[in-house]
Amino acid sequence: MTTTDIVIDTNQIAQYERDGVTCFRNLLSTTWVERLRAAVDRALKTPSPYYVGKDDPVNGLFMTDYSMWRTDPDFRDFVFNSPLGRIAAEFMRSKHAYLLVDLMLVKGPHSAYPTPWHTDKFYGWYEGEQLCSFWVGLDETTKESGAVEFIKGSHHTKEDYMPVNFMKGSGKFDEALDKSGIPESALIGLLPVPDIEADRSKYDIVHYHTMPGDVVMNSLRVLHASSGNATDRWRRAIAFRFAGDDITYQPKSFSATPPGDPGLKPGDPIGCDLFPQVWPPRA
Ligand SMILES: O=C(O)CCC(=O)C(=O)O
Repeated sequence: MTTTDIVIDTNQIAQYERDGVTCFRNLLSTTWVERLRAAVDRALKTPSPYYVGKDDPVNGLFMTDYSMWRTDPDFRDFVFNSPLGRIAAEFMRSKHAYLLVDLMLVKGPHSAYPTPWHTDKFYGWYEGEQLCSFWVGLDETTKESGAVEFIKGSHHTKEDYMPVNFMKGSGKFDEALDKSGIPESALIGLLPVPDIEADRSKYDIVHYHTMPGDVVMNSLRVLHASSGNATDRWRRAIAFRFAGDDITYQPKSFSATPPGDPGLKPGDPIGCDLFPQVWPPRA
């Protein structure tokens, strides 16, 4: 499906606004899926400076890497020419959509590593509310293989949660993120994420069994997590994060390492070479 073919369903926008999450079935062509699979396999062989991972014979593989679009032509083409930019703008009710980052999250077969409960809002270099992410899974994904679970409606909370380090104990994790419990985050009013696993019945938790081509979209404020991968299959995914018109540049000492120098001052509108406008396409 190309950008111009997509029919925007206003009922789905309403559902996304209510739940903070929605799933687009069969949004991506087989060609996109195959190109992204090849791009992920390439990226796994050539980790960037932002690569973080755990990989051992007992517990398997869990890795993340980001900003592949700046070096890999297929990631780049996907960012600018897939349907995601237009959907991001329409669902955020923004005139423009800017790419914040692409984040690869791969769990190998029998990976014992869960992704902890968190929201995405405070990992990045931005401030504002028009923020969304697309989870593009490249393999059939079930709850057992690590489908992302979301707490429906949790994005409506007025509470802001501290970032959580996904890779604690990996021996190689982002030092800045690991300081997320530091006084600064408390000073700006960030709370620790509640212990959701202690009583899951208190929450309205949803996940989607996805096939390659399906895409899950979430608000950066919605609480989400995933289990390890208990299956023989790979669980390869890429999250693409987008910002809308109300987003300004705002680095924090505990943000993840920015993938370059945006040349912006705190408070500047986010659009720049590092956080490019994807929708509408620039001439
Ligand atoms: O893929 C996962 O396990 C989690 C994805 C996620 O947390 C995210 O995109 O923010």
